[in-house]
Amino acid sequence: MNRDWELFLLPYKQTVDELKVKLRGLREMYHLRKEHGPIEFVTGRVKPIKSIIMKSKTRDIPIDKLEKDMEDLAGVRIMCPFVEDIHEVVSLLKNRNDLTVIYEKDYVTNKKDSGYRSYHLICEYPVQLIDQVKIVLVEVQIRTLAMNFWASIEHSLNYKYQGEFPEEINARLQKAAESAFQLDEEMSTIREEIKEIQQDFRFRED
Ligand code: 0O2
Repeated sequence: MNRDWELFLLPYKQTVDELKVKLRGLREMYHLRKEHGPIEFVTGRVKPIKSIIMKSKTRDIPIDKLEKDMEDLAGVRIMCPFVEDIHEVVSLLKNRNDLTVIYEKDYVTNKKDSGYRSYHLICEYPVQLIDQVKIVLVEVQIRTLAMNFWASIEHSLNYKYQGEFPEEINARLQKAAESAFQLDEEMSTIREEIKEIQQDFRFRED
């Protein structure tokens, strides 16, 4: 990696690494308290340079404005078992004092035309560097396992078709998005029972 890019992206890498540790810690706390945890797993990434350059061209963002105008250079993704958990995680994050939510995009209630569902929080996060604290933007995406399954497949196909899906694939993706939505609805209705089973398993694991 070019050293200038490496230096520029370092605070973002630090942000992603720190948030992954903190959020995974939360998951562990629920587990130890034998409570239903709203976090199933957490992933994160720094946007690859190729994608940064591509997005800066398509969105007309000058390279010297990336820090302010490209909100997802640092990205963290939180997967939840149930739709209700998404709202719990959103409120957990809004109440933390180590990050500030700037604004949110609710693609759970208002799905995108593609069929994409997820809850996005754009946050400011202070990273301690050698001699200063830098406030960086980080995009936190919160979604159910079903939403994540759909988004991962669609993302891979998007890579192949560059957003120009053949009609048939587009129709199938829309149908799959609807099925994922129904799966989440169905799971929500049996949420209490699933939570009890999860608790049972946890007790037996001890
Ligand atoms: P990657 O590869 O995930 O880094 P906007 O100007 O608000 O319309 P913006 O700024 O891209 O658009 O924000 P938006 O729409 O909230 O999307 C940001 C990220 O959400 C995307 O990052 C994806 O990760 C995810 N996302 C949004 N729409 C879709 C979708 O239709 N399908 C899938 N699979 N993911 C989506 P990037 O930069 O696209 O890519």
